[in-house]
Amino acid sequence: MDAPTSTAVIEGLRAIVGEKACIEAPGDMQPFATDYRKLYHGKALAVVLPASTQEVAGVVALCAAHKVPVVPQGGNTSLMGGAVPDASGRAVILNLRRMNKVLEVDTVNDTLTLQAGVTLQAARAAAEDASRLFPLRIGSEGSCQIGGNLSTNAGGTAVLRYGNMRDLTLGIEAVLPDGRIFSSLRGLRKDNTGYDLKQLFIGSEGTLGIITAAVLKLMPLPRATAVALVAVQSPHAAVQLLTEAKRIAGQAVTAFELISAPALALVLESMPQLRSPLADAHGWMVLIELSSGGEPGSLDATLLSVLEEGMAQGLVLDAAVAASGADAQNFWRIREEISDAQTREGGSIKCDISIPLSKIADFIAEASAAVLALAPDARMVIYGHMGDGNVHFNPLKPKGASSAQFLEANYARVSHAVDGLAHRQNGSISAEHGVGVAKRDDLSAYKSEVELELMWQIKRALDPDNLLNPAKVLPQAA
Ligand code: S2G
Ligand code: ZN
Repeated sequence: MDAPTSTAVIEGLRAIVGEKACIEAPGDMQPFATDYRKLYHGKALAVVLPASTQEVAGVVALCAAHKVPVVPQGGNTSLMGGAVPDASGRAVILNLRRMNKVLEVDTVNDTLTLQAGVTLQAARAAAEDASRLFPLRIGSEGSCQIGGNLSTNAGGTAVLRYGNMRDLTLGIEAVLPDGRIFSSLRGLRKDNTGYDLKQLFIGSEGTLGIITAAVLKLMPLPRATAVALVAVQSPHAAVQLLTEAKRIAGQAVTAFELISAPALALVLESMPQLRSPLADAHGWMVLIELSSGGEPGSLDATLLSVLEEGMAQGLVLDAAVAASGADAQNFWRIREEISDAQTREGGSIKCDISIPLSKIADFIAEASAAVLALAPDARMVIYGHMGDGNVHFNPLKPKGASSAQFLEANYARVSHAVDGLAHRQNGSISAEHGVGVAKRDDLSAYKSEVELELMWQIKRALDPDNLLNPAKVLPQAA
């Protein structure tokens, strides 16, 4: 970009958001231009922190006029490099953190209206203050923002009961690539007046529009919960136990998270203050949570029935039932620390796959064998949302090995082996974390030509100059 253009853009940005909200010093910009996993180190022309939808629209229109790319960013917790620019230094990062107002909590309509920069933690707190539940639950809730949760259609550990962001959202407001404002901030559970346009923007990772506000569903606050960490015979046994849990506890089944022995070992090694509540080591465990609006304690007997049935069928080897809220928090802490423990350890190959639940146990066996044939000493860190047919199948470098060498030698061939198996089972190579940059080129192998053409047709219709979050999600133009 020539100097006059960049000067005009910078001056224009300052005029729209104010000098203090326009960051230009390279050192100050770097944290915004580096992704969560520190794998992508981009460069930006400027970082702007708009305070309103109108300011977002002004910034986008200015950049569109000068053909300057814009990278929308919330908490910058994307695991796929989806919220940082490339290294050209041409793009403007538009960070939404100043747009952090809860606009309305309606406990009759059971809706929460808020700006995109509200963190998930603050959204859940606002719901709880009104004796309601906003059920999205992910480990990064303190830093991820609702706008980012929407743009990646976030899932987390309660999808089994409540669904993901697509299911939890009634309306959104978004700024389009030309600066127009699309608003459907209506809290309606039924509205059949044409295309459901909000669903275009949810999950599009900021490539079709910048989500600036949303109307989210609120659920009744559970009064009864029952949690257990259960040692199971195998992934097959885990799937059968889930079937029994659904038969016995029905809708109360809220979470069913698989944890492999290496995943548990990784957490306990990196956080000595945490202890497994199980007496012995086991190859496979599941964290089960039941919840309902019934009287506190009213699910304890139900959970015991599930465990007794599991024992009777030889599915369950041992179980620790949370005796208090503190216990339950501890069990969940073990599960939620797996992600950061991988980051601390380094050398993690992340395969975020989903396949039909009926096939997931065979997939785990086949994929494990395929990986061990390629990297015999890899640690099989396998965990996550088995209830949704989604596991984080993340082979990890051998203890003490060099992360760089392990990833260099194995990342491509191991992830292709695992993703290829999932694909052949008619599964997804990115169930939860989206595509970003990390999985973008893989889509060519895993999406049909028609799917890629359709996505490009939609992208070109809304963003003909390809300025909004360019080079994310879609592989080179079909
Ligand atoms: C989880 C976090 C990301 C990862 O913990 O459920 O979505 O794979 C993951 O480390
Ligand atoms: Zn997950």
